[in-house]
Parts: sequence; structure tokens; C-alpha cells
Amino acid sequence: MSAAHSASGFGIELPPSLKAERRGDVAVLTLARAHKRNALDDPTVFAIDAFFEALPDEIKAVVLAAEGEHFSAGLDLGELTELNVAQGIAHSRSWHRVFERIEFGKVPVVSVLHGAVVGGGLELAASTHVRVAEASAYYALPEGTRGIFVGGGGSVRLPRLIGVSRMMEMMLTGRSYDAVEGQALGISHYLVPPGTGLAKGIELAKHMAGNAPMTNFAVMHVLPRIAEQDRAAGYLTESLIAAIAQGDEEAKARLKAFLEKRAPKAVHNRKG
Ligand code: 1HE
Repeated sequence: MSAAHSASGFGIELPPSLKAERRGDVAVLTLARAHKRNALDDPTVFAIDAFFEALPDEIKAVVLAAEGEHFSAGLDLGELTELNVAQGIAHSRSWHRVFERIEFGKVPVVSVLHGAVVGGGLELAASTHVRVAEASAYYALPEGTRGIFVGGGGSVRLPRLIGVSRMMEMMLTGRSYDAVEGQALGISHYLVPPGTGLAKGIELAKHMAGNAPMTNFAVMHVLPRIAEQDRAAGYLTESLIAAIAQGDEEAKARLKAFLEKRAPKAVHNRKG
């Protein structure tokens, strides 16, 4: 792998299409292939994998952002032209592994979206836990137009986010949704003015980094599994993880801090 940008402090070398920096206990990973609209080629996808695998223990949350006018134009279409069927399966499965590492990784990830968030770019965004959209963001699944299908887990994640019917319509008609529509659909959780997404993303990442690690683990790894269980199994799993979380030293200290009026209250002070 070429190493024009060394990921100083992260123990790995990154290709020129990625940059990484630390902001205290938050890492910011930036897609930096703006001349190709941050199209996701193999070196980029595999380096995203390596970055999340090598994440130091002191990093408690990640922000995924992008340089240029667009978050990501999706899969680098140049890469599919040479693949036969077996290689196509392997390629898609490799994306699955990488995006699973994000979704079911060590720490929560907030993505900051702007411009085109299309195809594999939307699949990548869907694998993050919190999505902040700037007003320029728009969402589309142009795979139908290109004669292909989603391959980065989009058919698993997006129906859970926006519903099978909506995804079907997006793929069949080539429709794009703007940032306001995307917010209403639940693609983004925050809709912010142009140029403010990164600051919002870092603010949210800092909040998540401050959560008890056991709570973040339960939310990221257990909650999605409970949502796929039947009710009886779900209640049982919930009781088990609730007991594990509350039994942790961290929980005891936090509960005590609240009772002794040393902890913030759950007041309504944040805007989307
Ligand atoms: C690319 C890609 C790409 C741009 N693969 N090279 N995704 C798509 O179908 C979206 C394709 N991209 C676009 O529709 C447009 O590029 C944008 C609307 C995002 C931006 O338009 P624009 O006018 O700002 O840029 P551009 O002139 O189209 O692109 C600039 C360069 O980036 C140009 O290369 P150049 O060498 O001529 O300068 C483009 O070819 C290149 N480029 N997008 C390769 N996607 C795991 S399955 C997932 C399946 C999918 O993701 S399918 C959806 C693919």
C-alpha cells in the first residue's frame, strides 16, 4: 500500500485517499479522494478496515467525514468492469466485512454527510451509528441505472432505516432525496447548515466518547440483536445486558454522582 499520508499516532499507513487525525479521545477519518468524488476503490475500503481494526484503546469515538463537494460517489465503478461472477461475490463480501467492522466495532461512529451520498457512499453512511447531514447532502441508489445491485450491505441496512418499499422505489426510479427529505426519512439524525457538519460531528462524538463503555457496547452490539429477536428472547437479553451494565463500577460511580448532584441533568438542550 502506498503511504503518502502517514496516519501518525494510529500505527498504520493510509493511502492518499484517506486522512486521519486525533481530537483528544475522538479520531477523525476523512475520505480524501475528492478528484474522484470520493469514489470507494479497494485501497480506500481496505484502509478503512485497517484503520478501524488498529484503533487505539484511548480512542472512544470516530467521526467519518469527507473532503471536497461530495461525501462519496459510491463504489469506484472502474473496479467492477474486470470482475467475473466469483470475483464479484468476493468483492461484495469484502465490503461486508469492512462495513461490519464499522457497525459492530469497538466505538461508535458519526458520519458527516454533504453533497452526493450515493450508492456505496450511502451504504457506508448506513453502517455508521449517527449521521449528521449538511444542507447540501442528497441520497440516491443509482445502481439500477448502472446495471448492478447494492453490494455493501445496503439491502440489509437500508430497509431497516427507510423501509423496503422506499429502497425499492429509489433503486427502480433512480430518484434522489435532498437533505430535508433525508432527515424526514430518518437517513440523517441531524441536519445542519453548510460547513458546520464536522463541528457537529465532533461535538456528538465527544458526547458518545464520554458515555460509559459498557453502555456504548450494549447500544452498539446488543440493541440491534434484541431488535431482531422475538419478544420473549428480547426481554430476556435486555434484562441480562441491563444487569451487566448496571453492575459495572462505572455505572455505580455515575449513579452516585447524580444522586450527589454532581452529574448533569437530562434537560432538553440539544437541537437537531
Ligand atoms: C467516479 C465515480 C465513481 C465520479 N466511480 N469514478 N455511483 C454512481 O453511479 C455515481 C457516479 N458519479 C456521479 O454521478 C458524479 O460523479 C457525481 C454526481 C457524484 C459528481 O458529479 P461531478 O460533475 O461533480 O463530477 P464528475 O465529473 O462526474 O466526476 C469527477 C471524476 O470522478 C471523474 O473522473 P475524471 O477522471 O474524468 O476526472 C469521474 O469519472 C470520477 N467519478 N464518481 C469511478 N463512482 C458495493 S456496491 C455499491 C454500488 C455503487 O456504489 S453504484 C453507484 C456508483
